[in-house]
Amino acid sequence: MSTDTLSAASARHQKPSKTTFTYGTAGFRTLGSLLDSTVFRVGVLASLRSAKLGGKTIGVMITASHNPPQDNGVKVVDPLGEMLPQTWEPYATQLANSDNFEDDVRDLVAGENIDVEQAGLVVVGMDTRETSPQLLRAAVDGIEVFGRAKSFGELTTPQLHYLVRSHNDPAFGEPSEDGYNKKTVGAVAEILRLWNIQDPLEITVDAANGVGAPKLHNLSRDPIKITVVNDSTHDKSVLNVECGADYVKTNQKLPANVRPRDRQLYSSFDGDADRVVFYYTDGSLFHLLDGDRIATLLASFIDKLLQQAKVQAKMGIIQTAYANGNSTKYVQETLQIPVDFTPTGVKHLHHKAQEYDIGVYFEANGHGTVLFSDNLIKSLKNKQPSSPEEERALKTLLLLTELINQTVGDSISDLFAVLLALRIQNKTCVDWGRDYIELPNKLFKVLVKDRFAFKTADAERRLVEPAGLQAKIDALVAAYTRGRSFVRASGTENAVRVYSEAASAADCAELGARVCQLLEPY
Ligand code: G16
Repeated sequence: MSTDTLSAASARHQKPSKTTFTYGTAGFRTLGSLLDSTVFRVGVLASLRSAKLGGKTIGVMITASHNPPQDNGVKVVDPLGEMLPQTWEPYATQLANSDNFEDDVRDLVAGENIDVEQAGLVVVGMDTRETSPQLLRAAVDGIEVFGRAKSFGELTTPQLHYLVRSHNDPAFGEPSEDGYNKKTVGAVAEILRLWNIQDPLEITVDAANGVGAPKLHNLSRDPIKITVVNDSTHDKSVLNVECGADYVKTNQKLPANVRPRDRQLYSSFDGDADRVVFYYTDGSLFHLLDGDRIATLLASFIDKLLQQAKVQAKMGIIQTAYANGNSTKYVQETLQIPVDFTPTGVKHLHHKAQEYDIGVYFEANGHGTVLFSDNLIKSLKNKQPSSPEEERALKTLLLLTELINQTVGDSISDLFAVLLALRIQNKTCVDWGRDYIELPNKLFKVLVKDRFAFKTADAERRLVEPAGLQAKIDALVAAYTRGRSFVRASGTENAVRVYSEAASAADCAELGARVCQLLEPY
């Protein structure tokens, strides 16, 4: 190990005192101005991860996604485009907080039996935040202690995941942003051709003033016609402000600058384009089509294609506690597809989804994707169709495995998959909204002294600490028809989240407000 380089480099990235960093739901997130040392250390960790895996390419993404403009964050991506394994998260947290960084790196190298000479390439991307370029340089500094860095500049988070995977697996696609665009647009064009659809896919997207905006502009070419609003990436103060998927989902209202025509579909991305939600208006009514809806739309579309292709496959839908009670009911009773629950965080949903031939996972906030197992893809490729309809369904399924980002939730590819599912089934946004009627639901953000005091069990549906609080929530919930509420600490913001739902909007709001009141002493 080149300890001289490590100590010289780490001296350039001093850790702020009195700040504790935690690798949470989606890596480290806090004020961007506090993150220089953490990002540098994550760079070191990423190159050690590469060395541990014999030189495989690893990814580092600088983003705080849906968080406000002054925040930033960093996360590590594993070779197949998956999140850093949970066994390594404590290393990240320990290194970020270490006062004896070099010793702790040496211990990690010894403990994991890492040959640092094996460190290979780490690809790096960033979102459009003001602090991102400087943090990207810190990441590169850290990576180059042991390994090699290749910066791709501004990327969406899913594009970075794609790049990591394609560097390790050339069959996945060309390892460039252009390769990502070609794969995506190529699959869309081919599916439209198969179904003899002449009109382009058209929609207006609110890009949250984030990195999704320029990337959508790059993709908007025949047969895709996207109008992008909220695309001011140069004004760093407007990212996610009164726009974007998180704003629309949390407030259940239109973002700024979208002036809708009634009964027409619109969509919003978040700041790093890994979440997408849809909506339409009907007179004064706003109808949100969130991640639960995307899951049911895509699962039922894929199910129809499987039937047409005469292919048997085990499909499951993965949800979190935030899934609307009526969406779960619809999946189980009408679609008759099994549902599993995991804690929040795509890393949890992704792993569960891998247990199926087709695992459809979406958080209600619009973060998710569809995973197709290698075995299923093989059997789709080997199947000899006995009719043109069967052949078209088989080809469409295979093209969906190309279009839908298999590494992580991706606003861009999810957007196109949804538009295709609607177009091919001749389904309007109003039809989609009528698949089931949501229970009224509300999200609250509560500031507490110590969010880490809130510990949950049962896929975050129940609090085990602070002691006694869950019994009080249960007592409140019992008073409302179809009432449900839970409390959990955010893993990306310094707050506790409260969710409520009930048979009526008034009950839902009242239940949520009363649960929030229970948190006042904390
Ligand atoms: C991240 C995670 C999501 C999670 C969201 C909110 O999304 O990737 O899985 O739902 O944070 O998490 P929490 O409630 O723990 O703050 P994003 O889009 O911000 O990367």
